[in-house]
Amino acid sequence: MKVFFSEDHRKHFPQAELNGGQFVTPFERPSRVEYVLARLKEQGFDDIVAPGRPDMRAIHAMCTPDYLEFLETAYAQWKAGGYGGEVIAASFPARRMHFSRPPREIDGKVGYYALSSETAITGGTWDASLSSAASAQAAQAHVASGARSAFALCRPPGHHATADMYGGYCFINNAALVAEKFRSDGAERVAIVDIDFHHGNGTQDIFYDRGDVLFTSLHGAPEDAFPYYLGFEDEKGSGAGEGMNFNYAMAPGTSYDRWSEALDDSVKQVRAFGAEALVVSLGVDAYKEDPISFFKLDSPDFMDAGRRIGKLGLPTVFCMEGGYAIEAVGINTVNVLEGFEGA
Ligand code: Q9C
Ligand code: ZN
Repeated sequence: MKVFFSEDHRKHFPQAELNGGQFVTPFERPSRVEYVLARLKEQGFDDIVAPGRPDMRAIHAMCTPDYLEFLETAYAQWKAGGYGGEVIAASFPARRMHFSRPPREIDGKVGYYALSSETAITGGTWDASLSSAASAQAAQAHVASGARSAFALCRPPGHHATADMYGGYCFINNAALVAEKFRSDGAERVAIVDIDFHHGNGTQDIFYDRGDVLFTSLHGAPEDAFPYYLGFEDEKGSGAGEGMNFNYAMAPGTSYDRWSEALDDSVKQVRAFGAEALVVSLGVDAYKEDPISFFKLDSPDFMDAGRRIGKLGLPTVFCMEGGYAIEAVGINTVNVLEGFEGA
């Protein structure tokens, strides 16, 4: 399996994450990909290439123009506004306030485009996010040209990002870009399986009313886990997308027995849908040692999960999402890919 990866991810390295009332070193840090790269090489995935330039047209087709302009200029605006440190959202439109009047003042604008405040924007965030999207796009192009599968080692991740919001360590929705491109390349139906511990709220939001893209997500139940306000099982899709959204919301302590039943059901839905291409949002934070999650998957379980996904026999692009148990992130991620290839 060919791997697409850009060194430019390093440009996004905030010093701070707001975590339970304290600033800590971000869980989503550059060294995560070093562990994945090392394990890839160890296991013989040595076809690792840098993507070309991002397809900006596709990014503009997915995101609102004001959001992209904000993301590109937020850090400069923050500095020009006289603020120190990194861009951190503090004020949000909440119940009975206006959702469609972005403020001029950058502190207000940041909250308008953020869905949470743990995620800081720095001077390099825009470039890094584009390089991450470029890896996803290059992986898709590789599969579209006939390869069975490809792995986009995306950083920063993408599945929490919507057309007009960032947060949960995500800025541009890489998996959604891949699904859209499969569609415009001619696939009638595309499916997304999101196995990251967190609900893929951004991806769900982008495709919620669409009948051509099926979205399934296995995640910690919103009552107990970020992003808290979306990801319930009764979210089924709307309009043409009615019945095309599947959330598997699971409780603290969920082990592979229960989790793999959800995976089997999601795979069954993908098959019933008649998908011609598959996108996997590959987070490995369902791992038992993950510092910010509460499922109990062990490393071999990820290989079995990859095997179950591989049995679909579909052209597949994997996009890296979360996974914060730093020493195991490489093994767990590559286990999914190996299981897939051995299916
Ligand atoms: N401060 C992904 O896995 N909540 N994003 C952080 C610890 C946000 C996770 C709680 C978690 C976002 C791609
Ligand atoms: Zn996650």
